[in-house]
Amino acid sequence: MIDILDRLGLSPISSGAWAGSELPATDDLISSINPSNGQVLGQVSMATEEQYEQVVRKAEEVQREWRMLPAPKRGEIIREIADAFRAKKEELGMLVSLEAGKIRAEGQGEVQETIDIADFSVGLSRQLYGLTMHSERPSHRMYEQWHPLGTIGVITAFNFPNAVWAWNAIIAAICGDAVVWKPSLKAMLVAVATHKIADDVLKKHGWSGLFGLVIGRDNTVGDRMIRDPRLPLISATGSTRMGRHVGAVVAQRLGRSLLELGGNNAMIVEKDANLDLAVRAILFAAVGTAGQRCTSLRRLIVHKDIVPQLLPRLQKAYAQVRVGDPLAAGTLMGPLIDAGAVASFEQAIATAVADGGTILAGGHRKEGNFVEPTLILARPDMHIVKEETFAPILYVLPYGTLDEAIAIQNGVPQGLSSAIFTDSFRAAETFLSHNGSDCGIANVNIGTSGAEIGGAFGGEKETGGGRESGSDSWKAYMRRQTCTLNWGSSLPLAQGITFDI
Ligand code: UN1
Repeated sequence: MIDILDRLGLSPISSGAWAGSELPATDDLISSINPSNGQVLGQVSMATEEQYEQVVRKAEEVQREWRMLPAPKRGEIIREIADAFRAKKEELGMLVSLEAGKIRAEGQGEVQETIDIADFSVGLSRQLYGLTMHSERPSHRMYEQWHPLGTIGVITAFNFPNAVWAWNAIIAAICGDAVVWKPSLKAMLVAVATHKIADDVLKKHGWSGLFGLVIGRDNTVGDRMIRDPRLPLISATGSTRMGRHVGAVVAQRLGRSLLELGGNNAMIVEKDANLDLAVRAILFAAVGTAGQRCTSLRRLIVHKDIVPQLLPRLQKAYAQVRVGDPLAAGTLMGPLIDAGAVASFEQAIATAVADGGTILAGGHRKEGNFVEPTLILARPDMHIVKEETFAPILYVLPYGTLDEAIAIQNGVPQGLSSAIFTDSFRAAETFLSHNGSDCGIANVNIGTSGAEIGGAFGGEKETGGGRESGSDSWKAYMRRQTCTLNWGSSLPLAQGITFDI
């Protein structure tokens, strides 16, 4: 373990405040705990108010210069950051496994997601396109251009401690912004390691401090951040409860927020689905990351005619899932993040059973933070089925018609990810139509999780409406300016107005 910290250049006690370079550690230390065995992985000191100030001021100062660097030149530096993450992929991925409990492949996959977004951003640096319009006035030109927004506040959750930072910070940097990052206190070491890898590259080019890091308590750092008018955009990932607070506070100061909140993702399995594919997809989406992705599959909406075929296959697969040390070969499911998550798992199961649910697989806590992947036969009207529980619990909901299935799928407050398994063109297109899934992500013959970075990521309703990562999500990190230029020798007014003396 010490070896991994060493390989990532981390000391046993890190400061939680980095204005590019590390600020002095305070004596308010919090331990980072390995959720698999309760061992302390390292300690991080909580950033103070003064340190928060230092980090924001530094980021603002660097941003004023950075924004004038041509975007393709920013891209060249981001290319080096991509390479730096490539070089550290193995050890950083292992730290993700140790601190967040992801199995090895998923820890490595998370860092790959960061590398992918950085590669994507290098190309993006030459594509921050604006539109040109035809002016209604002669000898006039009209176009839109995009300017950097400033310094962006990024708040991330424990479950993607590296990649979600990258989605935001790397795209923001390409756009000419600086970033101040507040990661989860449950995944602090990955944050420090991530910051160091990026800042070491920035330092080499004289841009240290473009990315700032403030690990601290909500009342010292988090609240200050969301109220801070110097941060025109707050991008926050986490629970709907947290998002409601962040959204309201940021809106109060007329700032912008980009919210990526709870999901309650469903898969519809039609009668004609390829069940071999479906079973594998269900397993990865529901059990992968121990059900702690915002895209994790939580509701399985199965045509009633195939329930007798599908359920035994799922029960068999669930019984074979190896739960244990995330870094051991063959493990498919690591621990939940902490005792609180285990309590929520147990509570949700108890509530589901009290409300008439039947446990089909799992249902119990194992030792420590390990739990059994759980399948519950349920009804769509059960209250618990409408909630997001960050745990490997999958509710099975039988249905009769596709319309009914889509109504069940959409009948929850959240709207992140959705999927249908079918070989029918008509069913797939119905699911993707305006009458179909109401989610930000809708897949056919693919599970709900594991989205590629190239698409815009995010969801509707209580998921918060934000879009991050690929496609044109970069626009959230810039301000749009509409420019009209008159190159003629008269001054015609729009809408045909004459206004002469
Ligand atoms: C998250 O859980 O917050 O689509 C992000 C996925 C990953 C990202 C999940 N690419 O599952």
